[in-house]
Amino acid sequence: MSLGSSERVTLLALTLNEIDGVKAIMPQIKREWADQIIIADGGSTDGTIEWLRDNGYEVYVQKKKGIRHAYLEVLPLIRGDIILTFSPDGNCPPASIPLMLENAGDGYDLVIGSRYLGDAASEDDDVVTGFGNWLFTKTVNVLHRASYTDAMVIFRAFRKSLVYDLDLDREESYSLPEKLFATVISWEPLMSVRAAKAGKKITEVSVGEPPRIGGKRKLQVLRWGAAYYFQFWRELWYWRSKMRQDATDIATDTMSADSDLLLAEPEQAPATIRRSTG
Ligand SMILES: Nc1nc2c(ncn2[C@@H]2O[C@H](COP(=O)(O)OP(=O)(O)OP(=O)(O)O)[C@@H](O)[C@H]2O)c(=O)[nH]1
Ligand SMILES: [Mg+2]
Repeated sequence: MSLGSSERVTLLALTLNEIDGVKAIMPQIKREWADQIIIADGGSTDGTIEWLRDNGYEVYVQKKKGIRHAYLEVLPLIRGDIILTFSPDGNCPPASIPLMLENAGDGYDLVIGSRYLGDAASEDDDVVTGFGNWLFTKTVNVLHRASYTDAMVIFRAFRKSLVYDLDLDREESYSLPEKLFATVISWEPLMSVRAAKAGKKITEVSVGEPPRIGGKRKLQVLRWGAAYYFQFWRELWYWRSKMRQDATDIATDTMSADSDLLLAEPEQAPATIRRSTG
């Protein structure tokens, strides 16, 4: 799928023992939607890797444990300017992929495949994950002046450059919360927070979430919840967008000539989110 004159698209699937899911979902993904389809696998032992390779898919098996290492290790293999991430476990309906890519091609830096926008709902949430997703999204919106309906979802499309702009490839973005809560987290919540902080162009598409197909949930509710919540608060002071930092530096240089001027934080525009329903 050619989005702009030279923009290329990579569909990136994450798998860890999802044999039933990949058999059901991957055939629904049209090869012409993307320039590259790649799977980052966490070391599946249920035949997922073999099935994917037998069916012509490019599979990278990660070396370090945890979803964010899958993302970080596979990055150098990604040829697309736009990356769409999804889980082929039934939770991410392939029919929404073209609309998400269309939005990404429209110049959005981040396109969320929301489980909760408009009439959409998750058929996979239990009381704990439903409340957790609501609370986390609300917290991100209040602390970082965003208006997400789903700050946590894996199903999202973004510019590859966003990873570097938001320092999502840097260990220090995760190391303290991971140490405190003895876990390895993923990058979606931090991407949502920093995209808002950096004033990136964000939109959401109403997708919903069908139930998981086979396999087992890998979500670590308590540890991940605590680590993400810690990250949301730390981001109040911890990280600033390089572009905004440059703007402040220029402003500071200009102002330093005039000591009467008080140095004020540049006004941060709230992240605007356009809504699309598909
Ligand atoms: N490569 C890789 N994939 C993983 C890892 N852990 C989970 N996954 C995959 O990432 C996707 C999301 O994980 P899930 O366990 O479904 O998490 P979830 O969607 O929050 O939970 P569910 O409600 O059960 O769907 C799935 O496709 C998993 O197979 C990992 O360590 N490495
Ligand atoms: Mg899932």
